[in-house]
Formats: sequence, structure tokens, C-alpha cells
Amino acid sequence: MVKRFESFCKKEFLKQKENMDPDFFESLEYSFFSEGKRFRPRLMMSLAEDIDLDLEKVFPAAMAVELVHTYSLVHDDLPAMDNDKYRRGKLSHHAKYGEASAVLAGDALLTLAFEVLAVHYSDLALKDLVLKLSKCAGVGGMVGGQVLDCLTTTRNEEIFKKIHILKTAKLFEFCSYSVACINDMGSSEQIKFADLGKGLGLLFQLQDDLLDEDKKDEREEENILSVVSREQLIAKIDSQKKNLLDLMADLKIPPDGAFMKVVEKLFEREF
Ligand code: GRG
Repeated sequence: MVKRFESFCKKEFLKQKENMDPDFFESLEYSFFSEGKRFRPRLMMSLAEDIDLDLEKVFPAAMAVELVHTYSLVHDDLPAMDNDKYRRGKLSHHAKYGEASAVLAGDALLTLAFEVLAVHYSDLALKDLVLKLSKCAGVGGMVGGQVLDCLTTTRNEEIFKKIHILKTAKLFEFCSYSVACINDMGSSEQIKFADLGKGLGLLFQLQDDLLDEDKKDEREEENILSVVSREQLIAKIDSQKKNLLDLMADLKIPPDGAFMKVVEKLFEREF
């Protein structure tokens, strides 16, 4: 299913090529098609599979979230932010093409996300998807998380949790919400689907902090383990896992279905 998704994305990129500087187009392709795990699209496709929704219907929303995710990585790598020269085992965008290209690539990827939604969805679904993506990616979501992370210094358990939710879990929330929205589910189910993605995003990030403990000496940033003990963090992860399983049962998502397989692979870090 990921191959079909990749061809969809290639086609959407080709539509843009005509009006673009060829070197800039190459730089966009470099960052978007660069061995990312495509974890967010995989989640969406697996949820679609579990609820018998035609996979192709979620491709545009899955591409939109991956475009936003890619823009955030390109900007996050910039010298003004994390200053990373490498991403996914290759030179980061700014290290290969320069800072101006990286700023503009982020701008182009973000706006393309909304174009892809607008071209492929209509009426009510489109309004809800655009609103949700802007909220999850913007100041009430990922950008807000980056602001907290980069521009503030106070760190306690609550702030770490807030950063995780805003920076990571909000885009996951868009993923699960959009599947329910495209499937035309009622608003109470849409809310539960949104909670499912958000809960998974938080769990993913807490787990990451736990795994990061082993790299304490090489780690540049503090993580939640600087304010809670390892045991407390494990207890939080366990309770978050239980919440997730309860929500899945409530939504009748099979515990041995496609979604669960993707979740398991994520935790085994197999992507
Ligand atoms: C620049 C507005 C703005 C936000 C940047 C992405 C980001 C926010 C910061 C990078 C650091 C970080 C811990 C982000 C949390 C989100 C996350 C887990 C990113 C990595 O996602 P993966 O593992 O990446 O899905 P791949 O490379 O597989 O796509």
C-alpha cells in the first residue's frame, strides 16, 4: 500500500514541476522522497483498512500530513533552530542547497499540503480537513510546540508533556481524525478517532524519551527523564498504552488488525 501512496505523491509533485525552477523542484523532491518512515501515512492507511474505507481516499490527506511533517523537519534542521547537517542519513536540506532554499522549501511544502487537500476533497470534508490541519500544524499544534521548545527555558513534567503533545501528537491527531472525517463518521466518533491519534503520538514520544535514556551522554536536549524517574515514566507509558487499547476497543478497531500491526512496528522501531 505504501508503493501506491508513493506513486500518488510522485504524480502530485509532477503537477507542480512545470511552473517551478528545476533546481528548486529537485530540492523539494530531495527532502520529500528521502526514506522517511512514512509513519503518519501508514497509520492512516492501516486505520482505513480496519474500517473498510477505500485506501485511495486517504492518500491526499496522508500526503498533506507528510508534506507538513517534511516542512517541519527542513525548518527544524536550519541553523536558527536545531542546526543539523544531516537528516535521514543524508545532508539536510540547508546543508545541501543552502538556507534560502530550505526556508522556501518549507514554505512550498506547507502550502502544497493545503493545495493537495483542496484539489482532492470537496464540500464539508474539505472544510473540516483544512481546519483540522491548520490547527494541528499551527500555533495551537506543532508550531506552538516548537515555540515552547525553542523559545522558553522552564522545564517541568507538565511542560514536557505539552511540548510532546503539540510538537508530535497533534499531527498524529490529524491523521486519525482525517480518516474518520473522510469516512463521514459522526462528530462523536471523529472526536474519539482524534483522541486515538493524539494518544498514540504522546505514547510514541514518551517511549522515545525512555529509549533516549541510554544516549544520555550524547544527548543535546533534556528529556522528561530530567524531571521524572525511569519508573514513573514506565508507569506513564503503561497507563497510556491501556488508554489506547480501551479506545481501540470502543471504536471497534481490531486488536489484531492493520492499525495494531503498524503501532507494534513503531514500538519495535522496525520502520
Ligand atoms: C519547524 C514548526 C517547526 C516544527 C519542528 C519536527 C519538529 C518540529 C522537530 C524535530 C524534533 C522532534 C523530536 C520532533 C517530534 C516529531 C518527530 C517524532 C519527528 C520525527 O518523526 P519520524 O520519526 O521521522 O516519523 P521520519 O524521518 O521517519 O519521517
